Amino acid sequence: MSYFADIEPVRFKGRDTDDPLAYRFYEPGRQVMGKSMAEHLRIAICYWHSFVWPGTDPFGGQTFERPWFGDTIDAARAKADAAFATFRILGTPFFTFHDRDAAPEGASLKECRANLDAIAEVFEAKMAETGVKLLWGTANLFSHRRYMAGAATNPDPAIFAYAAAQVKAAMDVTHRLGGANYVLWGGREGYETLLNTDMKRELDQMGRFLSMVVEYKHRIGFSGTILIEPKPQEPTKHQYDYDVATVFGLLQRFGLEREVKVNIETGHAVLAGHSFEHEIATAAALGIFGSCDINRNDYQSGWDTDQFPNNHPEVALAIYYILRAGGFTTGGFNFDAKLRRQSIEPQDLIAAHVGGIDTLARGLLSAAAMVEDGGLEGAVADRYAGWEADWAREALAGRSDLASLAARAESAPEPQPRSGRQERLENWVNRFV
Ligand code: XLS
Ligand code: NI
Ligand code: NI
Repeated sequence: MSYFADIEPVRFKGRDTDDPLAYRFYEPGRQVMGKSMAEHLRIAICYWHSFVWPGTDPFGGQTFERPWFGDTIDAARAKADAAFATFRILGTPFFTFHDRDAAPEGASLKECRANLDAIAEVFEAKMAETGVKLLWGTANLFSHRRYMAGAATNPDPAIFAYAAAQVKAAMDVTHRLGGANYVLWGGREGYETLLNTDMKRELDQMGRFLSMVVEYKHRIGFSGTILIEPKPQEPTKHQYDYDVATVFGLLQRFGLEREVKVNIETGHAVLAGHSFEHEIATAAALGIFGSCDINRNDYQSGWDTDQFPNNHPEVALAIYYILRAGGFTTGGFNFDAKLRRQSIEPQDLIAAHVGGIDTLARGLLSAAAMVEDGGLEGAVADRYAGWEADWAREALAGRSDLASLAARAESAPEPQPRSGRQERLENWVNRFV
């Protein structure tokens, strides 16, 4: 593809290289805690930011001039060429897409379906040729004006049915391409104002829709994981899948907590007032950790700015909690990250990914060193060691009550407070980053 004509495949050249298009930390085959870096990180390039987004912002139009832009099937084929050329240059193993990123929207649902199937055929051939795999597929249920009041949570049942048709087609294509997961991000599943909203009804609609997705997954024999991507707001004022804990509550209410996991995005965690590692630890504690959309937000703007991650100590801590949770199974790190709109050269797209991938690789090395040292794990185990006592285990197992515990406490010596040692643990973390 001529667009990237003068860009060579990115190679690992070591920490001290000054080549801006070389990896300094990412060595896909390097063994870390018994697995290769590539297997740990399971990196995916996303279609929408990298090959579809034109560089618009709320005050300005298109800044990118990509030769594959356009609304035709031919343009979609050229876009697929550009995408797979990028995957080859970066040497990354996975990609992700929305139905409408991959193929143009047709004049009818039938035409949409035919367009998507035509591009699925292109993907199938390119995947076979390159070995690149699909981390996940998804349906865009938020851009078109028909979805302005939501998809599953729309007041109009005809839109609910339309969304069902779109998700069915996207799941079929994800299944056909051997996707490892299927994602639902409910960008408009929320409200702009409570004044016109029947929240109970909308939550029930959302639960029913999700149950149908799970039913359909089993009906077609899709073995990937269904993932919900929590986000508190933007584009709507409030979204029902606010954060991981809220999603768990929704799943439990509809009996889906063993069927659906979460795709946690760094920027969304920050918008919800959490840290990325908080969301990962919450999902791990609740048994619903699935995958990650990796990016970073501008800490001042209050928007989901989707910048490429570049803060290795922050990423290291997140990966530490992923490793402690057992690592990814079907999930991976999807670069849901976009260039700044002034970054209009082909090299910018490659360099942005190189920096992000190196940040992940460096974070993985630090996180693995933390796990192998065991200092944090030991400190946490020590902090809870009292719970190993027989009487304490019994209490947790439900074999004591308030009265028996009161009797024990009254005859025991006064409990002695112990230091939380926070600063020492923070200093310990800094030894590894
Ligand atoms: C938007 C979301 C979106 C999902 C996929 O904020 O992150 O990009 O990842 O629909
Ligand atoms: Ni995302
Ligand atoms: Ni996002």
